[in-house]
Amino acid sequence: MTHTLTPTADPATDIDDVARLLTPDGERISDPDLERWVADIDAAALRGLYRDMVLLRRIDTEGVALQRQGQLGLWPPCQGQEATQIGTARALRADDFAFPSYRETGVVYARGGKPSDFVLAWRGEEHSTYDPYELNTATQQIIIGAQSLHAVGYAMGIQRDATDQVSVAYFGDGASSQGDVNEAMVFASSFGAPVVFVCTNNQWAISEPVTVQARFPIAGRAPGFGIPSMRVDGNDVLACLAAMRWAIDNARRGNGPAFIEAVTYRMGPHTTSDDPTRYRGKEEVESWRRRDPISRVEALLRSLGEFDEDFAAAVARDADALAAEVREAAMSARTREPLSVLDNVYAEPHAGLDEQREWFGAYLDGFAPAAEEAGR
Ligand SMILES: Cc1ncc(C[n+]2csc(CCOP(=O)(O)OP(=O)(O)O)c2C)c(N)n1
Ligand SMILES: [Mg+2]
Repeated sequence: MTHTLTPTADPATDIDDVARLLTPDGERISDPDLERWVADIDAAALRGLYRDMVLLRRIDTEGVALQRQGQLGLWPPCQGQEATQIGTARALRADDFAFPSYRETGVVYARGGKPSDFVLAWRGEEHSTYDPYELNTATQQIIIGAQSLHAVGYAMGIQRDATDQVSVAYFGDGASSQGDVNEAMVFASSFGAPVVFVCTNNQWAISEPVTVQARFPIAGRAPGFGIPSMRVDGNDVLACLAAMRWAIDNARRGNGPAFIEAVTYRMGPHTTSDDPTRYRGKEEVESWRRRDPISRVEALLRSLGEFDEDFAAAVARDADALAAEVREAAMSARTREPLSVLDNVYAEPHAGLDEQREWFGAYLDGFAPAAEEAGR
């Protein structure tokens, strides 16, 4: 080994320097590192992945629409990231434990979360809309990168229980700059913890491009921590499934952590509160539209003679039915008493929370005279 290590790759912007099994046009290509992990994926399984992604996009579209109609406080769109979320989550076993971020709607869906419940969190009715221990999925994290520490801690617990479960930390390109994520990688590597790091490089951290976070592909950092990594096309569901199976197998066999960088794109705004036209051009968005993860699987299925209009119509019907459930859940939600937001945060009394309750109560009381006035 040379003792002078110099970055040789192009900056993180080279979106085609990735492992893939499907070209953006849906042509199946060979990759010896990936293909052995998906040898069992037949046409029926491919159609299942396609259906998952279409349903996810529909849930996401409905979430955005409900926020625009004032039914939700916020929604973090995941359009464009369906292959990354579905491909990686579908590689997990039910008893593995996932630690997703706010944008991983598809991971929670794939873990068995009920889409009509998702809106309750984004409406501010619930802190978590599922029991983490039922889905083996932690509540979606909003503190950037924090869940990577939780995932490593959980993985170290798995080691002590001596089971063959695996834990997964999902985070973004921006999060890769956080101390938490880097500390998590040091611990995972030092303890050989059975954890998979999935970094969704969707090119943006709100308005900061990935080139500000990384002058070298993010996957290239992991080996420096002693963690093997793979950089895959995050819009190729087969590649994501294959890479995740590789990483999970590594962890399950006791070889310690593995790292995946999924190179994809956030087609929508950061959240419904963001206007991406302020910081990125139309051409960039359009160039990624041509790499759409759903249409490339459709193209592959068509070329195999495995996609017909009956199948497409059945999936569209299922998507519409799911969207109707999501909408109904939002429209029939009962807005809770504002102070209840502080309930169920801690199991035991908590002085800091009591103080916040008092402050918030006084603030709410401040509206009473105005309401009385309006009533008169
Ligand atoms: C510790 C912390 N710092 C800042 C924020 C504000 N914030 C919310 S999302 C975000 C960008 C995250 O970008 P990335 O990790 O790429 O994930 P993406 O939103 O693209 O999915 C920031 C800085 C936060 N939630 N938590
Ligand atoms: Mg990002």
